[in-house]
Amino acid sequence: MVPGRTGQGRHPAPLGDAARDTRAAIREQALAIGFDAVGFAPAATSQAAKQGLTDFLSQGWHGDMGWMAETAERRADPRSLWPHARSVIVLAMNYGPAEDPLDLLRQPKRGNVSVYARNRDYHDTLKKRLKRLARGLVEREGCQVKVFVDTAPVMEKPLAQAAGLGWQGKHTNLLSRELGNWLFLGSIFTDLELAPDTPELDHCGSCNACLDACPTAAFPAPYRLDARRCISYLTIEHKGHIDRALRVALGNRIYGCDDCLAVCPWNKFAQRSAEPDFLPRAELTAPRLADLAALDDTGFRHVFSGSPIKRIGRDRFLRNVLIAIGNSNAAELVATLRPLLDDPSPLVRAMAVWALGRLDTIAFMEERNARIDAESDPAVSAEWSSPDRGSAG
Ligand code: B12
Repeated sequence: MVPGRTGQGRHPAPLGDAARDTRAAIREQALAIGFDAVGFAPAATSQAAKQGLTDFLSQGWHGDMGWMAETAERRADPRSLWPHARSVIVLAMNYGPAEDPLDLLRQPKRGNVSVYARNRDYHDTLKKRLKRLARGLVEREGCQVKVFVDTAPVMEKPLAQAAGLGWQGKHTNLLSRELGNWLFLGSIFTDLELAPDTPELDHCGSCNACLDACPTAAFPAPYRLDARRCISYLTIEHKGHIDRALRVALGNRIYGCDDCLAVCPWNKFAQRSAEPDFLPRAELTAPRLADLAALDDTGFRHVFSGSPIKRIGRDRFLRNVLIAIGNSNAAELVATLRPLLDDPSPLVRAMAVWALGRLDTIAFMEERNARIDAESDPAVSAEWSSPDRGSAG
């Protein structure tokens, strides 16, 4: 927690004494529980945010996150999700890193895990605290509540902006003048009428640093993200093979991506998080690619127990690790690839083949001759048939 931080809108609307007491009590308890910012918004989504969601989905930018299209109606309107909702209490937790996360991009034999996933799953941390806060509110006010962090169809960023916590930058994430870009969001819907805070204004100005920093050119325009090109989507949400044209740009990013957040000038106000759940664990921050490539399912579950990485499963994770190995330019990693050429998962086999082709042409030809006729998966066969040579990125 950041002492003294209120996170409230700068000009809260005038209130009666009872309502002021309720808001003040919520804020006080939220900060005591360990949230770093809190604000209040009406249970409604702005027309602009609704339109933004409609545009995003109609362009197909959600890729294979089919759940976004399926839940669009509820996502676009808090009252469609829960008709009793009158107000939304929006909470944020700071996960600011101690060092520039982009430094790890210069260690090609190690994987770069994005800052948000270097320790415990933030959903668990936030949810526990939201529930504590909600319990206190119900006890004091006798109201109804629903608690959300990410997993329900809620547009958390527009609600956070409406609650004065920050603004959606050109990279589409919420940032604040007090804490920069490293904020997790959660919300409590309630049937209480709570006076809203003043929405935060956009402070991006003419800066385009985040747009320019994106390794895969995932921003078709400021404030718009084509998730299908975003490394976070490709390494976490996308279940299939990663398009060959995008693999080199992944570099050693094996889980998520921080580039657009990390280059933002507003990070000069960011603060290092002291929250134990978010302090980086060495083995989850820059693990050796060779160690990761050796993980079987049991080993994967053991190493990533309690971490958000566990959610994508061993095969998808190894797909990412193998792309990083293919980008490493490190000939000594060839030995780690050989056993994976026969892995039961085609996702893994295909990327082992791709990585081998990038690191060692002679070994590739030898292994290819021994395997290509027996390969039954079309995607793996295609990797054997047309190797992607050239120097690793
Ligand atoms: C789907 C999703 C993703 C997808 C899509 C991201 C996206 N930008 O939509 C993927 C997998 C790519 C992703 C990646 C990440 N995510 Co994510 N993700 C979500 C999720 C579940 C839904 C977001 C959503 O509704 N997207 C739909 C689009 C349409 O909404 P939008 O981004 O708000 O888009 C708006 C703008 O486009 C705007 N707009 C359109 N045109 C214009 C024009 C102008 C002029 C303006 C001003 C605005 C504007 O309108 C839209 C609606 O508001 C939320 C949790 C939640 N329930 O909200 C977490 C969430 C957004 N993710 C989060 C995080 C931390 C990340 C990563 C940083 C993780 C990482 N390090 O890899 C990256 C960041 C990538 C990025 N630049 O966005 C946090 C962000 C916290 C914050 N401070 O904002 C959230 C809120 C989870 C949480 N509870 O903390 N994520």
